[in-house]
Amino acid sequence: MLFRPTVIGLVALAASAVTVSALSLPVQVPGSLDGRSPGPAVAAPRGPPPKPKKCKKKLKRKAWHTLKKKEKKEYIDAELCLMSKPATLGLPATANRFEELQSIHQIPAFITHGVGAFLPYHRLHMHAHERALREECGYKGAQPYWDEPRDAGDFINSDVLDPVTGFGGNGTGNGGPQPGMGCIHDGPFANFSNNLGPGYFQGTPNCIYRFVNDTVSLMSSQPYVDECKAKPNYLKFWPCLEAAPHVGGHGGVGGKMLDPIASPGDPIFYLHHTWLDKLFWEWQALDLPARLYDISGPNLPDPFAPPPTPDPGSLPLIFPTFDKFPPPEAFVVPPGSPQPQGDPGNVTTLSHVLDMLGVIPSATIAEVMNIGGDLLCYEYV
Ligand SMILES: [Cu+2]
Repeated sequence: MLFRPTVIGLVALAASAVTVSALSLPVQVPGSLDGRSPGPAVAAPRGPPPKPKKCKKKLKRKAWHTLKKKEKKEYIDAELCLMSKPATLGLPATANRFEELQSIHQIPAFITHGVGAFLPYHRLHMHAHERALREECGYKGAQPYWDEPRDAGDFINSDVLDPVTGFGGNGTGNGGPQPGMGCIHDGPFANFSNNLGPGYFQGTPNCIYRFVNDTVSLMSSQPYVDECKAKPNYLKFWPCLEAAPHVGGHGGVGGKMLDPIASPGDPIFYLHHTWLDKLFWEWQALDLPARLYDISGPNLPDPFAPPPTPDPGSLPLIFPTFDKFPPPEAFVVPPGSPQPQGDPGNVTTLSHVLDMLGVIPSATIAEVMNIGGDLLCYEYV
């Protein structure tokens, strides 16, 4: 029942907050946290996108299946390096750098899903991961993505789930948080013991478990992508993406990936969300003058919203079955969870703060809207 309430909330909110989007242009680029962006008095550009100041050499983010064997190994070795580096930030229950990156997803999960900040937040999270691989583990490449439409309906035979050159295959047997949840037993991450999850739980070591579902993975197929990319504004685009292709990847791989709170405990998470970021950027690029700084949506998910009206369009939403899912207690939002910061009201704005808990410097949404700007500097090839 985890993704469902999120989607319920999204669709209802999308219907009720259209005026917000209409008000979003012309926008003001708010001040950044560290002085990189123009101050609040500078209007965001209409017309051609701003000329990047510092972004000269863009990292080229490529699809996993296009990488050479050697490149795949370099990426996986760098991920293993993050898993072996001790944690230093004092984030609860984290033992290594990989878990610190997981922690910045687990701790604020309640205010980063089913809300307007969903896509900018995950964009910065992917950047944090890419930066850690490069700056701390000697990785020379860019963060790769999973070209999911290519494998939709057949994740089980994908290059990503390859036991030799990929991330290992499906889970088998038991070992996950519930009976029948299979740990992965092949590939480079078979022996990884994760101190975070399920859900908000911390400090109960668990394996990477998977439960591939190639019915749900169909929601990552091209028709769903096309449906979302046809949406006219962020307020319609983001819920479409979160409800369909987003669920396709999480529910298609299943297990730890299906856990909306602790899912970065499966390294496939980063390939999945980088693909979603690619779709976000492609949608922005279809009309940059209008979309480069288009942001809206609620700051908190609405748990009391009515049942979902199918969106995207006429395509059916396929939800994973949750019969093999961690106990519901794991998903109770802990008291003292972070609250949204930076906006003047309950609507997500460019001043919204994306808190990276010290793993990398936090940033505002304004700073991550342009992937070829001052803070972010990459492209999808
Ligand atoms: Cu997430």
